[in-house]
Amino acid sequence: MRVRIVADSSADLLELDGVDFASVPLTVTVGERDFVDDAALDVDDMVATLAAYQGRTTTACPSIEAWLQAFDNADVVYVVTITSGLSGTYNSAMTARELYLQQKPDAKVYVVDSLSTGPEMRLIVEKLAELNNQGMEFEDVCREIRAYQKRTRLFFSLESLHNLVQNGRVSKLVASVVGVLGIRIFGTASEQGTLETLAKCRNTRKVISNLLEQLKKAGYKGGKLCIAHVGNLPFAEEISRAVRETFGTVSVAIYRSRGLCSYYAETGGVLIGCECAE
Ligand code: X90
Repeated sequence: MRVRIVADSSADLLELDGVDFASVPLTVTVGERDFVDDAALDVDDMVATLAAYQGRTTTACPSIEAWLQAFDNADVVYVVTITSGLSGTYNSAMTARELYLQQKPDAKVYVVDSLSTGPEMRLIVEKLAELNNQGMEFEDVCREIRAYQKRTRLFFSLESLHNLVQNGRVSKLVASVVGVLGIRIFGTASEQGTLETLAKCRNTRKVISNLLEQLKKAGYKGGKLCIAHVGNLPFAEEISRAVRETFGTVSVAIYRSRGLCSYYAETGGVLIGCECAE
């Protein structure tokens, strides 16, 4: 019995150690050019192309065929998608699941709507791998991962909402703070999987104090932390130091966002996923 874990590319994972894993890319379109968010994508090139481009840019979720291909005839497939509140990715994965089960009625496919993206998706994917590697049965894994999702959170700091606004992914209310120079939006993924603003911050110090406060409120006690950044390693490290000092956090992963998250979080953006206490 072959088990596979599949996530869309907003999880920023291209491979996963010791796990049969596949990433299914979303696509960023800039004029005539499609940037497919796979292992071959040059993120710096995409970011530079975007910066130089004046016109409208868009993104697209994976096709049903792309999901089916990634399921790769496995007997058990765990799928993790970006929030259904902002993307058609979850729907396309669910349609793929139906078709897959028609062709392969004995297979089992569970699609997790992360109601989030980036580092929180990564935590979910890693937890799925851990549960499966323990030899846990399908139904138990599904139940455990639902429980796990209740104690993972996503926070973010964004320097620009331009691409989110252009693509209608934030409400007018959130968008109204856009364009104030030097202001960072500190926010979280809401329970509905949409963008929720928590504070407008004038500098990174303010972001960090808001983050520490929110982590306490969320019942964070030093669990796993993942920080994805768009060309902003110093800030990611500053966040890591502050969280470590405050909570004694041991496991911190810092890495660069891949294509989809780099497009929406934009240059300077940082996404923080964390595991709160049980
Ligand atoms: O084309 C598509 O289907 C993709 C649309 C994705 C839209 C949102 C991506 C957000 C990326 C930005 C900051 C974090 C917001 C989290 C809210 C759940 C990252």
